[in-house]
Amino acid sequence: MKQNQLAFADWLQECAEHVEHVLDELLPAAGTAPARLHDAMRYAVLGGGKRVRAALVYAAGHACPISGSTVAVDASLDRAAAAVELIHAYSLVHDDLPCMDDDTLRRGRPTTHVQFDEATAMLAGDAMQPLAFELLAEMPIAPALGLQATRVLARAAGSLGMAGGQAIDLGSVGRTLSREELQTMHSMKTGAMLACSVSLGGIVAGASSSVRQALDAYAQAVGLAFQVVDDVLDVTADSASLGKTPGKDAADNKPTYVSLLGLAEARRFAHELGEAAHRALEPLGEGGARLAQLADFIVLRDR
Ligand code: GRG
Repeated sequence: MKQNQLAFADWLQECAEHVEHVLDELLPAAGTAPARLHDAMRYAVLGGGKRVRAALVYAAGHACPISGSTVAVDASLDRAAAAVELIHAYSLVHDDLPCMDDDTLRRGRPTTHVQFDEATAMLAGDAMQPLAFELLAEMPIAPALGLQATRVLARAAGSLGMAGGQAIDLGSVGRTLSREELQTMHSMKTGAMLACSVSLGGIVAGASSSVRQALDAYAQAVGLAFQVVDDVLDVTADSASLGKTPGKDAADNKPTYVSLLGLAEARRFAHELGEAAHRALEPLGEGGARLAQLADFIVLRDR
């Protein structure tokens, strides 16, 4: 995937199609034994999703001046983009299980445990995680950068990141959280994987520490903005545009930015975060153009 002159919507679409193709190639082929498990993995990962995390990997990678082989960087960005989408897809499969959010609709289709069965869905999620790390281990970059990337993904997905945020979320049903507690939960549950996607792009491209700092500040802002908008969409969108069940947060009595701040203030906060993301990109100049457009997409999205 190259930074080029495409309009943003076309570029995002191209990213989505490209990573879909990469995932299709890198997942075990349909019918590979054990076939039911691999079919469930392919069902959960392929054919849907906005692919925002993959787009963040590509945009961050291409925001950095690249020294050395662009072929190796491109192949590595593909694996990093596929890895974050695998971890994300696993989290959705597990989150939809009856023991967690108990949802039947995801990406406009039956959730994986509904389409297959609970045990297969659990195993499919379990198997997507090591596959993500296998892909990072295969990146044709300097071993030190590969190790850094592995650590960053492990930290973002683990108990101090996404899984920990999910644990806080499950433990806070029916409780009133302070704004600070809500932000901590979301920065772990959702923000960590979005931030990790940006970091992986920078690591793979060998970004300087000043560029990494700018990328980190950008990632913090868009990670939180994504969740604030998710909370807004949960009350304003319908299931056809959202591809999942709206109104779940209120029905489950979950604390959200809308329940904490009200709809108008939550929207205003999302815009503020979008502006913070733009400011963070200033040191990157024109190189940060796609990241800036992605920040706008995250704030203005309707699905
Ligand atoms: C099960 C360890 C574990 C974690 C689950 C990500 C997550 C943690 C739960 C998903 C619940 C949820 C809807 C969170 C809100 C933010 C979010 C991650 C939305 C889904 O991401 P999108 O909109 O999905 O990028 P697509 O389908 O476009 O990829």
